[in-house]
Amino acid sequence: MGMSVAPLQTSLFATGSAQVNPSAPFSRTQLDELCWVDHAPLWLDGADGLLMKLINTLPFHQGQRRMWDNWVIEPRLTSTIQIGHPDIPSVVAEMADELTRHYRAPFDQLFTNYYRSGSDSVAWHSDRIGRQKVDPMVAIVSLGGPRTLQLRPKGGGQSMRFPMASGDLLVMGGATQHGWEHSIAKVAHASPRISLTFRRHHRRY
Ligand SMILES: O=C(O)CCC(=O)C(=O)O
Repeated sequence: MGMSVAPLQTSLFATGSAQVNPSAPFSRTQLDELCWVDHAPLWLDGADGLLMKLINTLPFHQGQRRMWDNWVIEPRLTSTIQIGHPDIPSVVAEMADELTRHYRAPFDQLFTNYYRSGSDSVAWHSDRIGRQKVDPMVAIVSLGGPRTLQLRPKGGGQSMRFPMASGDLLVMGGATQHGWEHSIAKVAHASPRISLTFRRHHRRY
């Protein structure tokens, strides 16, 4: 069912037009022999202004997610609106193009997640695309309040933490969706955050 969300006060965040900063440095963390995470801090300028625009214009809803054998109500809002839709600012297509250029692989599918406060979260999971496709890359652009992406090996072992600030890009690659799970934990206090997640569109046959 649809859910309305109060607009943010513009004074909470710096505004300014959003644009990709192609010279932002990337650093790669090898999770294991086959799996890696790239982090490019401040890859997007003007991320807070884009956050407000998207909160106020996108049709977010509260969905259900299949977690192993169960369907659960997600403690966050999501939107499946795609690149090219009139409500999606053109900078989102520029992000997809820049990711495609950098990784020499298409990033043409968008999923948008909205964490309204620290009570919103996503539980441990790996992306379903990982069960269908070999070594899919998943790129996450973080807008707004800082949150931490955690990753842990599926077979058990120590988790790793990747703090994401507004404008940061984080890319999971190699066999990460096969061998690792990720989550965003609830926290006591957090400002609103949107994650724009880009993948290669997977066609079902
Ligand atoms: O919001 C994030 O950074 C993580 C998103 C995520 O885990 C997902 O949508 O699968």
